[in-house]
Amino acid sequence: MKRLAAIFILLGFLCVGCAEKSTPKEVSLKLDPSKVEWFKDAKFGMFMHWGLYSILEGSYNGHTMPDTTFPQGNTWYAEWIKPRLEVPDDYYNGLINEFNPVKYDPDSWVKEAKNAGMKYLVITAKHHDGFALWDSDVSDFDIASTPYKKDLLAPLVAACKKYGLKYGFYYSHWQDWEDPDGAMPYWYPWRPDEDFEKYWQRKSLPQVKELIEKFDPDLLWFDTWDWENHITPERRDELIRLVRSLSDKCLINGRICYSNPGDNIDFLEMHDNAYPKEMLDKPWQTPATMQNSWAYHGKDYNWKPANRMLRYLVNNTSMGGNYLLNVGPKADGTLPAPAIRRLREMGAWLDVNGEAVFGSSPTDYKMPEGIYTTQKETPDGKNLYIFLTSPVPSVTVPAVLSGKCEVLETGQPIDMSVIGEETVITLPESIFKDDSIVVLRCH
Ligand code: JFZ
Repeated sequence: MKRLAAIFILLGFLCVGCAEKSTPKEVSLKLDPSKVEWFKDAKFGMFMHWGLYSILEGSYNGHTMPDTTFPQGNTWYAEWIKPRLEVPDDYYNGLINEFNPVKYDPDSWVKEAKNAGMKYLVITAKHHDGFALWDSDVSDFDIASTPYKKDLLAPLVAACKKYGLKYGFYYSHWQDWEDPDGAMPYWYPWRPDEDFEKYWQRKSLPQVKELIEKFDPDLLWFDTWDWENHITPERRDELIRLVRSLSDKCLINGRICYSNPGDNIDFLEMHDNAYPKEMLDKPWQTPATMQNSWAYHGKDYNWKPANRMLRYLVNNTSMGGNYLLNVGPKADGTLPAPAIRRLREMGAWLDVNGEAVFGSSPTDYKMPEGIYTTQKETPDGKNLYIFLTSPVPSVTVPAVLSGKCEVLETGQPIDMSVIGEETVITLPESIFKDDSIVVLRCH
């Protein structure tokens, strides 16, 4: 009898299961939290700004950004050249007849990212200028209308899969300077909401749908910031709902609605090149540039040293955040040599020190300026990693460390002594032979 009852109960459960399948429920705006784990472990990703603006390399008609002779010209951001250096619509949109990246080799891009230690790649599928890097069914302002013709995203996605990188797309869901109803910079007349709604329904939402259906991305990178914008909480949720209904893995960043991201986004996006000084209550990342500009700028010589960028990476890692480092490819499809050199330097450092970064988590130790910590469980126990960004004679850890301590790169043993509740680590001067960050592994 008991067994019979059990069978009935089981059948009952099964039926509930059937009913649920056949009547689709409201899509949840929340993603299964387990889908964010890869992002938390990844730490380091490649951002890429590439499009029609790459042809101009930050200069137009004898003017180079930043150029304060234009009221809005005071910025290095080369992808903003159209409204900032007042490039006429016809000229700018006509660049579509010139964009021909014949040297595009996505395999080599992804190999550089992989060798640099990066675990994911995010490219501008469409930036504010409205130009789509894929063959879009929604708009002809796309790669299919260029002399190159061929879709740029599919082979990049294939290369990411081949080398085991996650991939995502930047999609400018709000600003669109080509669409007659898209949002424009604040110094243009405000696009009335009913017009914006036309762009939203005709281009923005359908292109996001297209990107998910065609390429199945691991994340979508939307972009709003402090300017007054058209992304109301209703539109924000409409877009989140669309993404959730089409993908059960695609992460959404906080800039979908910067000032009011709500509870259903998957990670927070900092301001450009902004590094928080404290832990945050959600996964997060800093989008960062190698030059001042995002898009390749031929006269922006402000390349950051690899060592400084590693410090940003380590700073973020020690506080549970990611570092999304941008490379702006040239219009012909090649990566700038200074970018490649920096990626390789960072990769070489991560080859020997990556154990302390990837898959690690923050500690709650307060350390002096320039010293960072992470922790991680490895087969030989729980390790504490200490990053020393400049020479110091000793480090004090507010915990009792009873095991051993060594320089991660070389295995050189380092002395520790427990004093009360603290451990004092004495550092020989000889471990600071060059200006790279020295990592200690202690337990
Ligand atoms: C946005 C884009 O406009 C820019 O071109 C680039 O793609 C970057 C990653 O994201 O940049 C911002 C971010 C913040 C502000 C302006 C532009 N802001 O706070 O004024």
